[in-house]
Amino acid sequence: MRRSFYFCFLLGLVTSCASPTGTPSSGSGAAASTTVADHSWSKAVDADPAKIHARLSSASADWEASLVIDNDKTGIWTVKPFSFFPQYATQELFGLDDLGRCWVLVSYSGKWTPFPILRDGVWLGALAQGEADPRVAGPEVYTGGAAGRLYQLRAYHDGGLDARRIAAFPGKELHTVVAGEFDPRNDSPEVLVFTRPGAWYRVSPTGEHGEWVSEELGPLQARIRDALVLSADESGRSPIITAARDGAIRELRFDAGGPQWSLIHQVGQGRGRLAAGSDGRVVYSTADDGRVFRHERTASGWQTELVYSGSHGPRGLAAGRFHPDPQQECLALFGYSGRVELLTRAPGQAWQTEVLFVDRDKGHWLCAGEFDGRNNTLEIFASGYGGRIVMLSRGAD
Ligand SMILES: [Ca+2]
Ligand SMILES: [Ca+2]
Repeated sequence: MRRSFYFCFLLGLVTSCASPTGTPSSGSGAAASTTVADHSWSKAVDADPAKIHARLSSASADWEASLVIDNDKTGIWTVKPFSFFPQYATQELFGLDDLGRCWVLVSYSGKWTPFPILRDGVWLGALAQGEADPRVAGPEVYTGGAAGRLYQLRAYHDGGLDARRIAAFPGKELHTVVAGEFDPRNDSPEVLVFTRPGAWYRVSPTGEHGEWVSEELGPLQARIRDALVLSADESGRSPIITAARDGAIRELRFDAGGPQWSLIHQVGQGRGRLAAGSDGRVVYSTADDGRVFRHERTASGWQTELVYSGSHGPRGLAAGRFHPDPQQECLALFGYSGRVELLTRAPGQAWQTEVLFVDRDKGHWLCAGEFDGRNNTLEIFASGYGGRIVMLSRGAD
């Protein structure tokens, strides 16, 4: 009760402080009168996820689907869970849309309260949380997109949240960012920004009067479409895994001589999405031709195996515990097929696949997190061209 009260207060603050951001156009009454056949994506007229637990049809007897946000026809390109509000132990969900809005979605008793905290005008796509600003308690969130602007997003302990532009890259699109302690040549942690046309930058909170300093680290031959930060090694710095349009999965580390890139795996198709196992030794990747690969760090280097050959255009990949049996290795996959598929493997067995959900349009991102608190399996979140975020949760075990 106290929590919902606080968010009502917070919502008032946000809507009164922010520029006149549009909320999803709920006023398109004409669309509501269109009769839609009983497809899996249809929803009840009153199924507003801000008011009720808005269930959707699932494709699996073991999984429930429900709506997190319906953004009308505006695509939601990236969805990730972060711990944002310092007051709460639970995570919040972040969604970036085609109008440059960043939605922070707060789960409360099966409902989702949306907070728009940015309107950049054109799509946002890059999204990461990390510790790049020692002046801010706890990790910060960073985002950017087609306008070439990098923002720091913060929530405040005593209420409110905001977005601050900290760097600009005119003529470049921001596709991927990571934040953390990577480069020993730098006196501070940093945000690394990967752009299109291919280049990358180190952005540091070391300018005068609280400003940030951007430094180009060089051109990149191919756009980085996704990046994962693994746990810090004995040096205290974190290796980064990248997926690039040139078909390569690479590991990026810095030493006193600068960035050191090493190839993990190369195919003749673009690489799009990455996911990591919980121990940081296993990384999964997609290729645009539909293949999913598993890369395991061993004493003799990275070993790669093919996990799955699915539909062309995978655009979402998540790893985590999606099965009640902790021995099962689990992956979830989404993409241009519109299907969310679960891949599971028992020790020594072959991978099994199951369709969990069919969205109303092509998928673009997938993530996982613990949100329902009901069981010991993670929830899966899907977003994309369908203009909404859908939560998939395994029924109570
Ligand atoms: Ca900080
Ligand atoms: Ca759960």
